Amino acid sequence: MHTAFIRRWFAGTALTLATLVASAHSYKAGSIDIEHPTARPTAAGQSVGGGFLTLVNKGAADRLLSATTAVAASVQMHSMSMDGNVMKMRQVDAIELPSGQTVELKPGSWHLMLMGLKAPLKAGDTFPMTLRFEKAGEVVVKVKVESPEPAKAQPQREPQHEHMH
Ligand SMILES: [Cu+2]
Repeated sequence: MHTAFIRRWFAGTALTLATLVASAHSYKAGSIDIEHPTARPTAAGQSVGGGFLTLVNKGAADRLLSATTAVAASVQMHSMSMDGNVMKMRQVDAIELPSGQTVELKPGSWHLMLMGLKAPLKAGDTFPMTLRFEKAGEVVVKVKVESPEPAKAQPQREPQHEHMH
């Protein structure tokens, strides 16, 4: 007599677990956890997109050397900092991942720059990207295309600045 209830409870539990697994969306390369790789949706004609993820290094110091994906001609690694009151982006050769530290690639900080997008990135899409670490080697992660949270959304800027997310 409890079967229906139990079945529903199990169905609910399975759904919750699936949701948790999906939203955790993390990968591993050696002792480095790669969490929540995402990219921003892009408008038609926009050739550059931003990529973000969190790197948790639970082992010895390492470095992110490169990222590649079939959806873009190349992927650059950028740092962002204030120069007076102007945000400046700078391309870097590698992103240092100190031992035991978490490095967030996020808007206004380190980030990946997808250069020469072959098609617009649409919210809800996913695409594979290969990350190469100096010690941990290569790992393929699935990048989810997600809109920024509404509260953080910035008004669209003129085209030459839109890659500055
Ligand atoms: Cu950039």
